[in-house]
Amino acid sequence: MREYKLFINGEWVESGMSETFDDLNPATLEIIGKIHKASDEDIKAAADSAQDAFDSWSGTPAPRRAKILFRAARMLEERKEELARLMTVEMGKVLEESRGDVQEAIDIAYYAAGEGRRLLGETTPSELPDKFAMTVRRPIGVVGLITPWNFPMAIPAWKTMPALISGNTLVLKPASDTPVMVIELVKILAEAGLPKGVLNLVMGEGSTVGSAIVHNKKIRAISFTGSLATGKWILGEAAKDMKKVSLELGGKNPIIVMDDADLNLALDGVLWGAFGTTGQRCTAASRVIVHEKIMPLFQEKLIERTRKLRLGSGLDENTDVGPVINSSQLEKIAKYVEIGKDECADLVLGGNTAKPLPGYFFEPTIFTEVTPEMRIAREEIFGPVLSLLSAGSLDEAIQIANSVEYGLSSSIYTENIKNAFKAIEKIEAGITYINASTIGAEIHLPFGGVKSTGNGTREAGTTAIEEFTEIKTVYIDYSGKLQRAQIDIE
Ligand code: UN1
Repeated sequence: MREYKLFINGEWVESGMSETFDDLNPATLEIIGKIHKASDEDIKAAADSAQDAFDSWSGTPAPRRAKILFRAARMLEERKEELARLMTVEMGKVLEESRGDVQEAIDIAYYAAGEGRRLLGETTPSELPDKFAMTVRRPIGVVGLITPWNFPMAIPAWKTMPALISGNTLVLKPASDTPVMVIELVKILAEAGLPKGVLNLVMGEGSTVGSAIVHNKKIRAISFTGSLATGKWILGEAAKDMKKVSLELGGKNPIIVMDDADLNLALDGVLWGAFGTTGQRCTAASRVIVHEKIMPLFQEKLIERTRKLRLGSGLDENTDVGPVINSSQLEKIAKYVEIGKDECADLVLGGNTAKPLPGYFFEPTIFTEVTPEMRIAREEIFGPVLSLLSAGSLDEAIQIANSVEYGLSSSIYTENIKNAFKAIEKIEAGITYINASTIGAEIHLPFGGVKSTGNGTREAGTTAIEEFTEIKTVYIDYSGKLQRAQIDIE
């Protein structure tokens, strides 16, 4: 059985407490590896080595740091197919989507490397003569990254690449369901020439390893993608040490389908948004708010098309929907189906676990007659369960869209430009798509959400650099005399 070790101070090392956990293929339940579990001492060693590496790495000119990232991007590109296959084996998503996930990592690696020749500050006139004013960006220091299993390579790369180009050193903890993809990413960065200590990798549970990262005094910032409950806990704990925190949490993303929509286009988008990645995206469409005039036709066509989706191994090119990640997610999804039935929503398709293979499968599921108060319309399920709600007007549809505590992605299908602009203006979300589904964000634009989806930060795009840098404001007075701002102004 293959064993995967921790990466601390440039070395692959065994767990300090000699413990491992199993990494399972969610489709077949085969064990794909034994993963070393970090002890408290291991995490301390990881943070210490990141601290030791900080001076040298932050002192390396950013264009030189970029060379390593460019090299890593090329290596990811060369190994794209092999990595995608490994991802499908470890996480379950269908191969085409795994390729997309690796591509997203490649894209952010090139993009972040390019930032090495920007990392822009501002210059602006001073209010006094013979005085120069500007800002420069500084790295934060040692940063802790805690990543989820649903984008096993893309999200770790979204965090790692911008954090590195900004000059930080890192302690990275991948989700316990998908550590191997992150191990591969770290191997590539190490092979690309990252100096020892700059990137340290520790595996294990959130409650132990994640918590030790959050509480380590040398770690000055935390970037986390995962559940709202964990995000709230991190924010509270990190506040005690005044750490900078970026959170990317849940979603209950709506698609509004207006009576003037291109119906087939809307159906394509709903199917892709709701059942792509087996519904396991923060950006998944879990609510469709349909104009009442077209509801009967839309519902009929949606059920007809969803019924045709094939469950199976993500490696099989004929599969549309792969497994869910683990047994507790499977139970959670089944529990929400029961909740929906108890709330008197109408279960019109699916609702059961399935066994095309020994792993964790759940049928694509549709509820109709859902009302905004129901839990299935408000809470994140993170599985292939879609709720259909009806609205009599655009205003009502937007009101329903906004009636949840989350605000990540959103979408409207309409051929009417007024409706489209109203949606852009009024939907409470970090992302709004017009005539496209809720999923598919591109890496050079900001990614994140409002309300309980986050704490106001955005990943990717130029905002990724903001996440991982501090601004220093610099004044250079070359007048040779005391000049007092706000006072010596005439
Ligand atoms: C996530 O589900 O956490 O926009 C990220 C998308 C992907 C990223 C999803 N590019 O769906």
